[in-house]
Amino acid sequence: MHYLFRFGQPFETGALLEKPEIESGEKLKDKADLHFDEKLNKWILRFDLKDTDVVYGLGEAMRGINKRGWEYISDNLDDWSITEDRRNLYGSHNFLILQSDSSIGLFIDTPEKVRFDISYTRQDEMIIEFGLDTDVLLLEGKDPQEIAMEFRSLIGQSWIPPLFAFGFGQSRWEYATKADFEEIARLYDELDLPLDMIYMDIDYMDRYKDFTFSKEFSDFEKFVEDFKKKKLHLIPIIDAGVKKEDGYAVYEEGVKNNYFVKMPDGKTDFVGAVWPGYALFPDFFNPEAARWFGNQYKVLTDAGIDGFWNDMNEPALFYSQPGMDELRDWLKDYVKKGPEAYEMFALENHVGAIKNSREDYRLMHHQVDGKWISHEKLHNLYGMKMTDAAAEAFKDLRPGLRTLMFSRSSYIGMHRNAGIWTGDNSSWWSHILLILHQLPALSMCGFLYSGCDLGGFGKDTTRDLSIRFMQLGVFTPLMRNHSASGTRRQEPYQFEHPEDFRHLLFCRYRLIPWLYSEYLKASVNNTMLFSPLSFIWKDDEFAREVEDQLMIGDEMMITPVYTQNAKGRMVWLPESMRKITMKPDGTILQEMMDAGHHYIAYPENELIFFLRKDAILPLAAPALRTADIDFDHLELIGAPKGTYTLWMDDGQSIDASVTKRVLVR
Ligand code: MIG
Repeated sequence: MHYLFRFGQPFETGALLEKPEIESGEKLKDKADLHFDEKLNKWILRFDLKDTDVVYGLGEAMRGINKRGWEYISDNLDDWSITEDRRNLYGSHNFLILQSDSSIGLFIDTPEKVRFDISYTRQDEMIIEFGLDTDVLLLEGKDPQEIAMEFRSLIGQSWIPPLFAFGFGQSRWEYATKADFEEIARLYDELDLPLDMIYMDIDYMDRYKDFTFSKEFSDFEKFVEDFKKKKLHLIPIIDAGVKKEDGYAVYEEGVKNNYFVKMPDGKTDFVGAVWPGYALFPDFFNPEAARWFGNQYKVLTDAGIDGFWNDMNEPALFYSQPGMDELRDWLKDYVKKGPEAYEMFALENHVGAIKNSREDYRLMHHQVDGKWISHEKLHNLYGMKMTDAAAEAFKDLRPGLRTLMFSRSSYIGMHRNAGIWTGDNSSWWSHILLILHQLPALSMCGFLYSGCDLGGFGKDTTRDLSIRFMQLGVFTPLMRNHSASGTRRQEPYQFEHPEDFRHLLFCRYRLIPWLYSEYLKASVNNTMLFSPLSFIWKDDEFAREVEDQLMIGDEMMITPVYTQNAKGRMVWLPESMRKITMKPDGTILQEMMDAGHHYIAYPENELIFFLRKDAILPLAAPALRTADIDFDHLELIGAPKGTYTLWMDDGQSIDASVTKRVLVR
């Protein structure tokens, strides 16, 4: 059951496929205290929480699977220091489930800021604060799993990527020359490391101009072709900002047609600085501008590109032209004051505030149905709008074919067109747990194709950290090693014993038929790809406390190691389960274990996971490319007897029909 409550005149975000009929507020008041706070000019929804209640959700957010104990703010932000105290990340996914005696779901549908105080101010309270123009969807169901499924059915089917997107990808923000890319392909091949994708970060462009190539890549089409022959896909990045430069066609066309975000006067283009220097921002809310920007991807699809990642689309602003002018004046005054009047914090704050500034977001204006609306009112939708524009264009640019695409910024609804990666994590042990916490919350919001930068993006990695990241990454649909320029290099061959990485990659490729099948099922049936254990063992009180184990589909449980120097970890089995160990020599150990707590040794050169006792798991023979995986000859492991229904399609066309093959053991 679900009910929609409307406050003011909400902007149509497109998250819900259809708007249900609007209910009177009474039903909502049954569940919570609702009042208007004059001072804040916001609505406040307040819930009493019992000690045993759990709150799940919020998609890409900080902290645990149980969101209690922190405050979260939906306000898409590019900030690459993802520390525990962060309140907002790159995406806004305003859906949560409160599990109490009965369970409810809540979706706060607005592009504006929303604040979720979940046992932050008071342990026994949840407070949700939202603006004047907001839709609130309330869901009721018998348990969190049912509510999540109902929500998913209301927001529409999750996007299905091409099959190759389930292969492994190597990336690094530093690869710039042809030789860089060729070397990766060569070393992966020499070491027999499976690979499907190599990512091209901003340095392939001519001075960070979208849809252009640096001199290196003047014969880009031929370059792409050479990789295709090796069955490798090159996946370029696209940034939201368009360089302001006379003679640059994208810039000139956009200016001529008023396709860029404007200042409040609706006439002057808003100018902000990002990688290319001063840049203009496409107004994706103007359908014509969105169509135009989407069609720019043609330069790349014509050259044979079949995958993209969209970056900097919160949008990230290093600073704006007006902001820099103001800072310059402020600094002149500051310097005049002389050293005795210098105030360190004032300086730091003033300079720091120039980045991703609210004032700039207020200045930016979009054209919506002929009216000018401040970006501030629409902020959390910008990244989704960019990505949706590209998805729309692909229908013409790559008719009938699926295109790999994932975005950094997102809002619910974008899951119908693309995936996300979780942005600039760091080479920290805590960030293995972070993605583990984010995955089930993302499943709840339909973002099935996702993953984090394996090995960590910022800071220096270590071999063991990279391996532990990979042991989890084997199970995430997006499996990509990516790192920031200047950090320690982290391709598998940078470390001793690269064969340990090879083994994990082989495990991944052996699991792809199963992972793809589970993905299709989750997308078509609106089910969770990743779940907290409590979604399955619903009445088990301990299951609600488990923050370091996950279910994939209904039958597999993963238990990654996430602490340094650990040779294993404690694992909780909610029932008797089968432990599967994939050994480096290719053998597979299967061992039934009793319910309860166990210490499990987890060496770096093995892959370990658990299956429910009746589960059957299909495994392909190891392969170096997804295209070489033999889906017709699968080995079945797990229960001595039983079946697995393998879902499969052609892996590339949009309207591919799904075949369901019952594999019998
Ligand atoms: O300001 O393109 O999250 O993956 O390597 C940094 C360079 C811009 C941020 C992305 C990251 C990417 C980087 N980008």
